[in-house]
Amino acid sequence: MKKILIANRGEIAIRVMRTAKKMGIKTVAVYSEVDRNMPHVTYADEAVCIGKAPSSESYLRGEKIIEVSKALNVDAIHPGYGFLSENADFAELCEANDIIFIGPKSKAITVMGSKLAAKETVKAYNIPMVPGIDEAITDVDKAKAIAKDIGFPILIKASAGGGGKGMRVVSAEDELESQMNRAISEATSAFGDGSVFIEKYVASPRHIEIQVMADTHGNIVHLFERECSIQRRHQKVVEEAPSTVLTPELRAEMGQAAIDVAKSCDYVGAGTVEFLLDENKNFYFLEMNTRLQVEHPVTELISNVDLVELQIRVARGEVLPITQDDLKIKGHALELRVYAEDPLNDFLPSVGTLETYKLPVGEGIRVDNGIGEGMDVPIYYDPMLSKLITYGKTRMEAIQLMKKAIDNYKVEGIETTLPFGKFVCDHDAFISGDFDTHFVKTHYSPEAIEAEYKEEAEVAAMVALQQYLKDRETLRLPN
Ligand code: MV4
Repeated sequence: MKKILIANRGEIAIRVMRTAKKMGIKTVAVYSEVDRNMPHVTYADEAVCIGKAPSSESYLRGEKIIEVSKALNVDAIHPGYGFLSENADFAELCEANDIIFIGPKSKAITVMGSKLAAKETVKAYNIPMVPGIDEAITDVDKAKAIAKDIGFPILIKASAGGGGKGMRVVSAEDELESQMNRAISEATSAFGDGSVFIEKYVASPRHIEIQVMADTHGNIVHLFERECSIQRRHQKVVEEAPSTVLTPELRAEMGQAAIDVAKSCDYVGAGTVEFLLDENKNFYFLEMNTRLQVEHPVTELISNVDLVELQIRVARGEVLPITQDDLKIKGHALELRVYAEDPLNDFLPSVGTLETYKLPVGEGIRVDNGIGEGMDVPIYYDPMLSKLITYGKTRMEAIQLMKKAIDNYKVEGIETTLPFGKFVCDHDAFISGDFDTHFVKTHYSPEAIEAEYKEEAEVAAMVALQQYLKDRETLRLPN
């Protein structure tokens, strides 16, 4: 593998290229017209414009990307996350053109892209699942019977897609029909597939996911968990590894379950198996993400493994260079997603030019960044600017370092989620580790950040007044 094309943009394109360069592999960037001056373009050995700003006319153009790859003698394509990363047809298209898709086989992507197909596939491996049904349901009376059997509250879920779309909590029988119809119509319009099914609603779960890595020789390891419960409307904001609630026994059990999920679909490459963990520490398989995830750096820091390097090695057909016994957790890592969104204004996208953009540096601080000072945040794509990642010997050390790094991260011109990250790091529930997926809804209000700003402003005013009074004793204005 001498040359890879990165079919992505922003921080993840740069992240992948960093490892490719380290391994002596040439890199090709692709970009849309609005991205021509972006860091991922300048960082690559070669770069090709693949179309206009909208993703559908650039980063989602599989055929065009293949055409560029062939013209430039590209051996493999890394899809990053989002865009074409979980597109089974694109994985197949690569294969048909003798280009390595750095990811699983298309069949695994297809199976895990459907929650119902995923349940069916993992069944033979005794993976714990939330009580419920494992087939699509359309008949309301049948749904009522099942719901009564399971016991309310229940959750209606769409089989396709993700992000909580087509998901409805039903707390009593008389709401079932209307909520079911809503879920079906939401799923139909969002995914073109109205299949829904029913599960028991787990009221206060934590979202724990396990990183797995599989080679083409049947070896699979897990690289422990990531705690991703701090999310807002299904958008993760803060992630960490390890989780404060897993015991070594539970970790080993969940790790093995994740490995079995990977086995069930002949998985190859980096994947993530998502679980819900309830208050009694029962875990349930939710779904598998068949890509490298945004939050992969926290796993890299605690396991001292370069996940992109492993992806590339496995894609080249190499045997995994590590076994489960080689893997140990060391230290604690936190990640804050820095979005161009205003936490004081319902997290609305904040557009504009980055007048000032200075990244924090220092031991234990990693910033996976995709933009630079003077640049505009394009409105066409996900508004994540960077990921601020900290690593410490202990969780408290990582939290303190995160707060320091947030203070040293200088952004002017647009609003970001940096102050929100500070809010999380200062919150007792987060510090104690006692939180679930409802953390933001339960604890966050813009006033919390405004109060902090006010406090800072008052301190600043006090300091200024002190100085003024001191100066007045020694300084005299000319008469
Ligand atoms: C659930 C659940 C409670 N009970 N399933 C949300 C996205 C989708 N991938 C799965 N999700 C959930 N499934 C049952 N049976 C609660 C959620 C959920 C959630 C899960 C992970 C992270 C954040 C979440 C936020 C709200 C709801």
